[in-house]
Amino acid sequence: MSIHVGVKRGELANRVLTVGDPARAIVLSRSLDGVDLENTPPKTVPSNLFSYASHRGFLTITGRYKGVPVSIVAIGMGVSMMDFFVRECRAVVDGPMIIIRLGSCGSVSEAAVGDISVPSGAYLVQRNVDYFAPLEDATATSGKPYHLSKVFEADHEITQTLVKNMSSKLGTGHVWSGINATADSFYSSQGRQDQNFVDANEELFTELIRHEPNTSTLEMETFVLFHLAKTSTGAPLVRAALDGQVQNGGSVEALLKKNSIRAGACMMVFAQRHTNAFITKEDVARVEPLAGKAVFDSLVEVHLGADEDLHSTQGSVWELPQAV
Ligand code: R1P
Repeated sequence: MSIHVGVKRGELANRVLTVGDPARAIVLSRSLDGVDLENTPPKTVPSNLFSYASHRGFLTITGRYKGVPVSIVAIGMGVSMMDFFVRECRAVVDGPMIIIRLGSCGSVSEAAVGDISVPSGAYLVQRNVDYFAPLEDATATSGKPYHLSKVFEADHEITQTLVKNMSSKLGTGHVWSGINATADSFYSSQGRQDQNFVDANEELFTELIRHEPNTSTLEMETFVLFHLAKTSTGAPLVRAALDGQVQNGGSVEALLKKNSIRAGACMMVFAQRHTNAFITKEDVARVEPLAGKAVFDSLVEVHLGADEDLHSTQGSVWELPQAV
């Protein structure tokens, strides 16, 4: 069993939708197959689905969408939680995985509150702690107050599929592309001003645009998902191929060169950082389920591999009851 997420083999599907907020995971789980909507109270995981809430704050829900096994995992907030989630989930699933994040974000572009952003890539904004060291400790290499990383790209096909499906649910005028900036803090590294601390972030937005002119959104997890997908190895593909005695699309050497995780992301704009507008509860309730369905549609639409290359259904929580 994974130490922090707490799921075992057969409890997590190859296709995963990840969110921050566990309440969002529960709302989205109502779109899965076989849910008795009338008799499932709000804020309750539908009783026909597998669910596990770990002692470290991860919530996993697994079922099927349009007949295809899918999981929803709520991870909480921040880059560390995304790292725990991706690595621990990868360790208990055989074969290729698709992971799509449906988060919330602040917009630093034209996207308004209630709109959806589907970033084609993300970079990391890290507070350079050395910059803030006492003057006597400062060295010539302390540099700028925030370090901005290179852009790591989302999976192209997943991004295009998300844009298409989001546009059909919410209207093309409400779906935006761009580059996401993942910050290591909700506060200083996202340019929020706080007189209680020295943050040196007054020029941060200007720096972000100078670094990457298509910067559209700020949030706290997506970069790590894209980065880990791009650095994932083919080891799980080789294991699945050997277990199934199938030469999964080629030689072991070819499989080892593939990434075993493909990733995409989309965010609901909760805050417009230029106008300081914030989304209403009513708009969250309207947008969240529609965006969730667009993600599920994308998860099942993108071809992941033949059934025999994916995690075995036998003994899993998504195994369907046998007719007698
Ligand atoms: C901050 O309020 C949180 O909201 C955003 C940020 O990335 C951060 O996790 O995403 P989620 O709504 O998915 O948590």
